[in-house]
Amino acid sequence: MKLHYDRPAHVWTEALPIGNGRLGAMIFGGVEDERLQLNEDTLWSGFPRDSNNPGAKEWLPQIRRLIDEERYQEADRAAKNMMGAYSQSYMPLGNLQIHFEHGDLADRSQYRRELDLESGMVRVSYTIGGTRFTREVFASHPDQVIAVRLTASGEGKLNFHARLDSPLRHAASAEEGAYVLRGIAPEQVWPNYYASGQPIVYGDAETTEAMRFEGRLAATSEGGTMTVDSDGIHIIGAAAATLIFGAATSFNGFDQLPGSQGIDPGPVVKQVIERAVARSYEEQREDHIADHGQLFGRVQLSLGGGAEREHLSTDRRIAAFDGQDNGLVELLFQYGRYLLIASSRPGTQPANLQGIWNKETRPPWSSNWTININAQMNYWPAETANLGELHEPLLTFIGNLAKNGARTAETNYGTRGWTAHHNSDIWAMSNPVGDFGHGDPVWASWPMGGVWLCQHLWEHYTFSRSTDYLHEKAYPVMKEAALFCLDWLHEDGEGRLVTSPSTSPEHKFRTPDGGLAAVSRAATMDLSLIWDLFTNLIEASEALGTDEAFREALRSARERLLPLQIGKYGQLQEWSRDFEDEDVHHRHVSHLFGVFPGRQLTERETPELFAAARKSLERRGDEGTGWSLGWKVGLWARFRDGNRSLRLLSNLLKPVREDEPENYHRGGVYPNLFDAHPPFQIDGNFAATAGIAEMLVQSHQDCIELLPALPDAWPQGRVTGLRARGGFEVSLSWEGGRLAEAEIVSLRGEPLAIRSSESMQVTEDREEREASEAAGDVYRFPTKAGSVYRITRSMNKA
Ligand code: FUC
Repeated sequence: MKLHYDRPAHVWTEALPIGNGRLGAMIFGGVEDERLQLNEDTLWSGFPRDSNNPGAKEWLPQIRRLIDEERYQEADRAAKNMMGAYSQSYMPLGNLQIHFEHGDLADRSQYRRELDLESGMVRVSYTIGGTRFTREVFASHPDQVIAVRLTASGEGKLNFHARLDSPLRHAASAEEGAYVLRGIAPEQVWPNYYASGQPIVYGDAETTEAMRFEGRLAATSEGGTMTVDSDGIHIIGAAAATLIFGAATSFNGFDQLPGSQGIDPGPVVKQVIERAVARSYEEQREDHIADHGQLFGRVQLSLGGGAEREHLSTDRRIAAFDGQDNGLVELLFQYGRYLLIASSRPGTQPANLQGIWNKETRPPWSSNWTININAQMNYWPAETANLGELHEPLLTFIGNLAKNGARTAETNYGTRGWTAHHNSDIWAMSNPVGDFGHGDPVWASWPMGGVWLCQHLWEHYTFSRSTDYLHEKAYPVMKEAALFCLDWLHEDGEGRLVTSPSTSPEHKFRTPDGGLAAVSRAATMDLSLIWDLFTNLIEASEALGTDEAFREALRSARERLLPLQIGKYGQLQEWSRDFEDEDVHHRHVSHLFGVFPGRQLTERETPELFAAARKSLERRGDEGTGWSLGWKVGLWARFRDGNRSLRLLSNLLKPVREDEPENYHRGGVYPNLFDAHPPFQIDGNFAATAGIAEMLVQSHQDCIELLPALPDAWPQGRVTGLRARGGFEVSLSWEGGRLAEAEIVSLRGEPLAIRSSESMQVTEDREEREASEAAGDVYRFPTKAGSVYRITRSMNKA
């Protein structure tokens, strides 16, 4: 479980990421110049302000009328009048630069750079003139710092100076034996795709309401001398040294001004650094490894084979990938888990478009939360890959969004409840973006962001079965989102409930006169998302024994939703009319939400629509941006076609170089295995992990399915610790493409249902037991919390 290289990173997408959920660093591993590009997850531009468009609602009747009259392009133009401000941007904090005074580099040898996923550490080592130099770097969650350990084998051979800098406005100086950098963030950063005369706008350093931040670097050395001055920390003639970096911002919540209502980051960082420096490096290291390991070690995956490629550096291994290197697939799977541990911990911000790793002051798509697919995708593996508590930042964020979203629902639509559109930021912005009329409705006019996010509130419950959480945190927010839907839906004149204006995210249709348009009535995704929220809420209110009348209202509204339709190509229609696609290979597959990550469409319950959805996916093809490929891995797993899922994984593992331009049709991975949209976007990493989990275990149909989509290239293997809905932990092994044995731990004592086409034998804590009910191919039996159920194929039928 290592990414490794035989040379330093030349570009950012070769550098290796570490993180403790809040602090992140990209480590380059240069011999003479080491660079750690640094991030802190609350460092964003802007401050809370009302970014809604107060005049939005007045346009609604006209837009709806134009849609009813099929004047779609005019409706698009009118929809621009409902747009508010753009989101703010996630900012880089700076760099820790270490310059080594190695002198002659000519006889340098034995260079190695690696990221060890199991310990959560980056190591760099090389030899110069007989001296072995090592570096070890980790981001500690327990200590809230980044620690860098440097050693040199020869007596007094370690000579370097270390300093901090930043692309944001800042000043740095020596203070009480540490090197301190203080800066401010811009008040406004315009999105990189939007032309602006002044893309980055700072306020006055004294009075700005934007974020303040502070980074602090301290050091200890063994042997040698240490001095700190305005140029940094200088160490001369040491055997070893430890650098400790900490940082904080004035962020004090999504609705507090970080200027006048902010936290002073100075004392916070100072305390963290002093505490860390007082502890030994070994203590910090041990605590970090234990903390990281108890999350990372929960799931093990072995697909057999691939060991013969382990010696290849990871970039060469990616280039050599031919679908046969199962070891690289294992690495990709675990990398997604590693990245979630590093970018999302309880109390931090949710992982954004780049997780927490961003080097640019005007990052792609503002490195924000794009909630028409990307932010959700980041959390697809959270539950199934057994990192449920790392879901927390997103779930808390949804609660904040619901607060701002109530104002947007009222301002834009005059409805109850709350809504959010396709972008958000640390200020929990919920309005449609577009600088008050300059955006494109194909992405802006989509009030379903909140509805989709509510699926995460539900999933966290259904995997954990914690009714306290459901009652306190999830249900109230889900209910308010449903109130928005109930008001937003209206009759189409034939007794069916529809949404309008409605878009299928980012994909236009061809109008009858051959033009392109975005808004129409009741796109399939709207109907599927609403079906999902209502269904989850009906089940939630049953689980809580509450809100009976409301539950009935949801049931009757769900009954009246415009039914999904099958189009002229046998495809699941993307819009309520059978329009032609703008791009038949478009990256978004929004209309397939009901297959994955939703659960509305299944072979069993809706066979025709399920088959039509499959047809739609066929038509979309096997190319796409990184995240699009990742989505399709999961979709093909739900269609039970493991070979096709693996084909998509192979496409996702295509090598991409840093200087390749933005691409909307072909993705891949960079040398550091970061997903390439391109550019870098982390969602594809998380989707790959989620998709692989989905190939091995599924549980969306009220039963657990073992090995639903095993590709031929994985004839034998083993996975431990995956999670299934209902509070189960699943481990299993297979041989010859068939289940050998499974072990299911019941965490909550809920009834267990397993689907299997083969006869099974079940033992509970070593005692054989009969499945109490075997209806068709589903075996059902009660369980006890904490008991282990061992499942093997029955001898008589095998
Ligand atoms: C949506 C996608 C793009 C990109 C952006 C961040 O707009 O359509 O492909 O991922 O989000």
